[in-house]
Amino acid sequence: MTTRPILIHPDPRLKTVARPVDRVTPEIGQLAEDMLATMYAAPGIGLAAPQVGVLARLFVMDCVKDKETPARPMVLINPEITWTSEETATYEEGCLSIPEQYAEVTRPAKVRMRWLDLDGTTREEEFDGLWSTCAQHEFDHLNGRLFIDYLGPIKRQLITRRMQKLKREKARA
Ligand code: K1U
Ligand code: ZN
Repeated sequence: MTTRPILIHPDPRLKTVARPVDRVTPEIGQLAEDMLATMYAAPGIGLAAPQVGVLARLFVMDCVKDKETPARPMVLINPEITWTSEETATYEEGCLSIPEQYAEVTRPAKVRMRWLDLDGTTREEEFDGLWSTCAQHEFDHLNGRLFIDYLGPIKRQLITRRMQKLKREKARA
């Protein structure tokens, strides 16, 4: 299990629509394992393949926060949204590709998704609360959409400039 570097916005790979996974191969299993290791190490509650530079439609998440509840690492391959609630929820989101920047985003409060797991079995589940927010945030990554795309142009540009500065500083270090 290896951690992989996480791409920082702006990067064209984070704006690209990812391609479906043809077959759940051992390489996909290895990628999913590395993504979970990278997500837990960050730390984060989700991670999509484009964030580690792989333009394939899969993401991982584990939104269990309290220490008493066992971890629930999930791998969603070729996810589809099959239903969203009319009720909405607003959550202050962050993104591992946009470090230390947070903003409120309003999304459907509940979402139903269908996906393939690592055995190639089709799964379907309804998510709510943080799981729903995270699943929609990760699904957006597969379509080249970031949470800052929900903000107005001034806030979005401000955050993008901060990230450009961060990347310049990192390149110099
Ligand atoms: O996709 C990502 O960049 C991961 C992102 C997911 C996410 C966070 C908040 C709302 C929606 C989606 C993160 O994990 S940011 C880090 C984070 O939220 C966190 C880190 C440690 C403990 C708890 C949360
Ligand atoms: Zn993100």
